[in-house]
Amino acid sequence: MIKGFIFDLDGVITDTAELHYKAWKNLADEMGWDFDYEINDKLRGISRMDSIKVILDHNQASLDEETLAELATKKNDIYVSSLDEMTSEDYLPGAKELLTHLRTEGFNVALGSASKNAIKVLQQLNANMYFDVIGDGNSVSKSKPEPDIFLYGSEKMKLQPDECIVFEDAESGIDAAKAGGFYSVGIGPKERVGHADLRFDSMAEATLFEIKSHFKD
Ligand code: B16
Ligand code: MG
Repeated sequence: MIKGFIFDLDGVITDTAELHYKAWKNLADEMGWDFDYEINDKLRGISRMDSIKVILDHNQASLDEETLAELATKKNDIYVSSLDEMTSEDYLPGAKELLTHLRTEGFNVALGSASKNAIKVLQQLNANMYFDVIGDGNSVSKSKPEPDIFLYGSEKMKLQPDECIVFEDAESGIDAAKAGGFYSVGIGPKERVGHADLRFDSMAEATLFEIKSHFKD
């Protein structure tokens, strides 16, 4: 029986991909690296340090860990200041409605994000009240596709993985949900999240009615 929901943040609750893109692009231009939307899409759901390594590999460049960490911090400073522009109007269509519905029906709800800036994003959206548990990039050390962040959420909710549905927009996020034994809902195209138990093109279609009718007891 489904008792809990675990939501990824970026790409499920709100669309920060464009803000991440602008911050990485700013850094890449300064470093003379090639960076475009196609590479940006590969960074969905993966950690900041893994992201800079993907960009470096794409540019066939190599740098020591210390320099990499400094550059990742530089990107993060740009990204974090861009979050000041985010408001409670910036939910992805359908996300706020689903979160509200889950609250009124008494489900347990956790956040399961790879971002170390999740708290700031939730504050900007005024979304804290929708979550019983906050799992973010500071909660666990192994990031997606490892299941740790979702297991953190289910343990804190005192639920078993097979009592929870994970919502994810990233390929690595669906892989993580499956590795942990969770049910999964993919948000996005088949090529990215087609391996989820259920998939919607966008959060606007992900109503509690649709979800309940798919995951019947
Ligand atoms: P930060 P999610 C992920 O968040 C993003 O999708 C990914 O693009 C980003 O690199 C990662 O968070 C780390 O973010 O630099 O803010 O710690 O999709 O897991 O909510
Ligand atoms: Mg995401």
